[in-house]
Amino acid sequence: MSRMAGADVVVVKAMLVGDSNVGKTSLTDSICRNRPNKGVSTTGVDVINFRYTTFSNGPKEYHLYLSDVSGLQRHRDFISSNYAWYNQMILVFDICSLDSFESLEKNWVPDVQKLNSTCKFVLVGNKTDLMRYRTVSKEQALEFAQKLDCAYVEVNSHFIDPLIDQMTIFNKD
Ligand SMILES: Nc1nc2c(ncn2[C@@H]2O[C@H](COP(=O)(O)OP(=O)(O)OP(=O)(O)O)[C@@H](O)[C@H]2O)c(=O)[nH]1
Ligand SMILES: [Mg+2]
Repeated sequence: MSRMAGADVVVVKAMLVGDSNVGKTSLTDSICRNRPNKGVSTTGVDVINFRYTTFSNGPKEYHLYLSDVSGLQRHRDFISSNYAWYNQMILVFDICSLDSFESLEKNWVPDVQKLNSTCKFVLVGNKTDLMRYRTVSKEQALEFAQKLDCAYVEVNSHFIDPLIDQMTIFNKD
């Protein structure tokens, strides 16, 4: 992207967390490459995928450092040692998996809060194209978002605009 003369540059450091299979890598790929991933679980050398992209919104230019992590329990200690660097945590669950939703409150949020007391959250319900298999209601999700004092958005790997909006709204000042 070419840089607009005089544009304000805003740096966003965001990490997507949540259980395995909720779609973190697919969303990250959509944001950074405009093409969803091919269903390969994040593991091995890819425990943390570090990506960079830019986009603009009005007079602001956003430089987005976006990390997508493995949702597998065995990588949790390594992942959590990186939490402090980020200013935004994107909490992803699959709207068809109650376990993945409950795991955010039980596991991911307490882990993050222990090591990064200042980051802001965004709660993301993914896989809205599978609405007929939904097991987590919008009301449940909104109630949790209210507890965390954060926004809740619903997306799928081919429709990510509400998530991008949250990344820019949060960082607009
Ligand atoms: N229908 C549907 N499938 C999706 C969506 N997002 C991801 N998937 C599928 O869900 C599976 C898991 O997606 P990933 O992006 O690999 O999930 P992840 O959260 O990165 O998983 P880990 O790397 O194991 O933590 C893959 O088969 C994806 O194709 C979506 O919005 N809709
Ligand atoms: Mg992944």
